[in-house]
Amino acid sequence: MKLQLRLFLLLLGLTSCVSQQTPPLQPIAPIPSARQLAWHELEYYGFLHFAMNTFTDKEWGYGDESPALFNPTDFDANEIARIAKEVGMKALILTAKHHDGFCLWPSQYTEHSVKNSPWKNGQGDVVKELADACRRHGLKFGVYLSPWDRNHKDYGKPRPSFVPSNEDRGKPEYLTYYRNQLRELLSNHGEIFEVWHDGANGGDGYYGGARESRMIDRKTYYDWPTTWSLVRQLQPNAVIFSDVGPDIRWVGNENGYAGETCWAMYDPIGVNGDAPAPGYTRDKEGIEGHRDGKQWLPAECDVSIRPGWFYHAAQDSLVKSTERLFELYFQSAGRNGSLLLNVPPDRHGRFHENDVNALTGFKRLLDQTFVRDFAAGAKITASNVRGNARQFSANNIVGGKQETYWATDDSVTRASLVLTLSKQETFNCVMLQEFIALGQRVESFEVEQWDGNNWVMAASGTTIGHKRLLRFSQITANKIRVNIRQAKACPTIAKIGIFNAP
Ligand code: FUL
Repeated sequence: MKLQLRLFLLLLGLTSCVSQQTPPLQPIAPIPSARQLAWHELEYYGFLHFAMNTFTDKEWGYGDESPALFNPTDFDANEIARIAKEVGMKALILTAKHHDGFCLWPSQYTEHSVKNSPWKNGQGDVVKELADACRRHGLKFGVYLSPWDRNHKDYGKPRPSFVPSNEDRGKPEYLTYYRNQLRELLSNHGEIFEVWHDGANGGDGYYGGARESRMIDRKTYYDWPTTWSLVRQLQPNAVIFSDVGPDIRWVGNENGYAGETCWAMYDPIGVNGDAPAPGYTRDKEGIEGHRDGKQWLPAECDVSIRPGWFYHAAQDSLVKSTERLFELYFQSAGRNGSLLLNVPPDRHGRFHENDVNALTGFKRLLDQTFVRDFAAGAKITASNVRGNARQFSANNIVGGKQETYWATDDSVTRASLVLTLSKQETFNCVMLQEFIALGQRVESFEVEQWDGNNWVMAASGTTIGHKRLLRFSQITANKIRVNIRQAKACPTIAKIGIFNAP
């Protein structure tokens, strides 16, 4: 009897425990896919524009350039990957084929490639060498395959009607070529992290000798969904980039900055308010994205370290400064986007020393800034903790754990955190991160410092997302307060850091 009573009481206790349990946090749609989440972690990676244009001193080749012109004297994939790694990049994306159609790998589907160049007597393969070098140095590797091909005879032409029936029937013949090339690139080079589809499409070109202008209908010509499903099939973990995603969006400028407000959500629209397509969007909307967008399509901010995308000796003195690169990092990776920084190898097939110097200085600034996080070890209190549960404690915002976060009750979208440091520190930068696996929520926040008597505003911002970095004039304080002023749903904050940038 006694035992039964005890069991009964225990059960009663358990039930009341369950009913008091903190309600699980509901995601707010849309949320990132696993491949997008992995991409968010990269933040800073390199772009390599290296192709025929490097040898003709052009930005856009016409497509009639002789393969004999491609002849780097000293191409060293290993050194490129080593430097990229040393300067903090997490990955490299290579122009396997730019608009002139010249292929940096010996594609079996065209003669217009390295196999007919004097480089390594036609035995070389830039794509393979770089893919291998990236792997050796712990970098991810991605490919740029220009949809526009000014060399190919079939580009922009409808498929002839006599073609026997198969899956490509009625599709332009060039698409078969483009997909065959993708198949080569995505099958033979190990894991690819990103596939880059440019939006520049159609115009004049060589086109197998026709030398004419060929316009295409950007909305229908490429049949993108079929190409994307091929990428999914061959590289299920790769993110696909274009003006319209489906995984990563162009930020809408080639200057490397996202908006101060930057949502990962974005529903591209066509120039005339109709259906969008790569090369046919209201691209400036990519800068901020859309608060109520239905797709998770975060921004990648591409920019070149030089005025041009390709190497031109005349631009050796125009390499962006260390400080400029540092600022760009704050405006891209520090605004919920990624920084895709182009560093074009020269005619030797190596990075120019001016570029390496700027990159090295930039890395030094990053290290000097982020080496010491004053928030580590801080005492933290919150105005609200979801269900008062340890799982959602404010202490989760410091320390290395990615999967923990501070959250409030569902009804609370304005809340504050106070971080008390062990002593007065001097700093000029804060970092905030949302737990984006549950969606992007915050739309307005402030950072205040305690001056001994009052809270004084140090900085304020709108969106946070994966990472927000804010710089302000240097202050000395032992307490800061972060106020979430407005959020789409209860905030989920994964990390707050306090730093001093030189
Ligand atoms: C553009 C291209 O036309 C440029 O040549 C370059 O590749 C840049 C990254 O994208 O749309």
